[in-house]
Amino acid sequence: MAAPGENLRINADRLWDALQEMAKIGPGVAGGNNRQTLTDEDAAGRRLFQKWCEEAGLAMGVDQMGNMFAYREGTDPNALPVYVGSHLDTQPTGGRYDGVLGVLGALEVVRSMNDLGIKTKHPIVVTNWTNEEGARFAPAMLASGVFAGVHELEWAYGRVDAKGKRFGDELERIGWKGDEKVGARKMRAFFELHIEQGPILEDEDIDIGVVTHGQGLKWLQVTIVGKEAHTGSTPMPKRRNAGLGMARVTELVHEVAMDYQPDAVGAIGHMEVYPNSRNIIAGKTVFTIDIRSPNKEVLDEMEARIRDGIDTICEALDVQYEIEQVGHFDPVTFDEGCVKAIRDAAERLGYSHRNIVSGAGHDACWINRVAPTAMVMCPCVDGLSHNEAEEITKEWAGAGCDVLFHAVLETAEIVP
Ligand code: HGY
Ligand code: MN
Ligand code: MN
Repeated sequence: MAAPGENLRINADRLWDALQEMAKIGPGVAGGNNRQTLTDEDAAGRRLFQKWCEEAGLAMGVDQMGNMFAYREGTDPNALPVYVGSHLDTQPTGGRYDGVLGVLGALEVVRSMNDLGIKTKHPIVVTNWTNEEGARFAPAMLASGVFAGVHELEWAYGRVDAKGKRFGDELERIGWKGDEKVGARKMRAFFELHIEQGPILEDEDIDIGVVTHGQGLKWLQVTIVGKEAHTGSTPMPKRRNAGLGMARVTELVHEVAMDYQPDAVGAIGHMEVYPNSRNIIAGKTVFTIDIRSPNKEVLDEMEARIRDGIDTICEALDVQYEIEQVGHFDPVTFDEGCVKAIRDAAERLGYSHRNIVSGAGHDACWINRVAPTAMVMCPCVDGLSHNEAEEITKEWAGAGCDVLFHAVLETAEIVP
């Protein structure tokens, strides 16, 4: 297959400007973003994205989960499209580039194709997946999960946020609940450009991460119920302290993850304490355990050990507990052909590159179940992400998008 011209590059300045323009919507308090899914800020970001897509001559489709698909014609309308994108929603204290680089990088690919008058046999579809983060509505990658047949539509609509608002109602409220049947679209391939969200590429001074695998994930939401009582007058032996239970489980999760280094991580980022009063022993705690590993057996073993540990901890404290799995996907192996297209593109463009396993979850992890899928990663400063101080350079963004450009063109087949 003829490889795209050696000199084809995207317009890195235009991409950078688009990133900074999008970052103005749903600003955080420390320079990053708070554009959580299905908020008014998310709706504003979607409108800006739709405007840019229409200006680039793309036809927008929206499915029942609010997934956005901006279609560029191919010379063969019967050829399966090449999809390329990521997510525009952010963490509550998120950065400007997590997800957004993948959506606006995909738009930049099309803008550059338009500038260069490039036609492809296969159509191209620039994609924004709803609720990748899972911060407001668990689990993460909810809408790409429904698209891939992992979650039922009605189950997804019923997910509620901390204020009890339903996903389906909020999607309707912001006006982005489409009619298109979710999952009906068939793909030739899906490509996602994403910041690494870890330190490897920057530490090794490498431009491009060729993502061969994604580590598996489990989210276990735990509710511990003890008894509210006075922190002053209740004798220690008579306490049923749900807060202490959460603290001991937090230590347990860390210890178990440390037992499987370097192939495991574990933490508890979401914690709720009730009634959260200075002089009341916590009667209830609700928290989410996040454990991950590239090795399925390790992930399963960690889960088993943590469940046993919770039972022992709660028995000793005379508190009750419930565990609900609110997120899960097994380790992912991306499509060799798509991975090769990315590696060849980096080689052709003269960018340094290395194979890498994604530490974070991505929509690509689910779409890989229904279409040949691969990811391109670029470095981020200090490997920092899910933090408003998340930073990348224009050069890193440009290199990642150049590679995405070539991989997409090669897969969509340029028509001379
Ligand atoms: O949790 C994740 O890995 C992703 O950022 N949603
Ligand atoms: Mn992301
Ligand atoms: Mn994220």
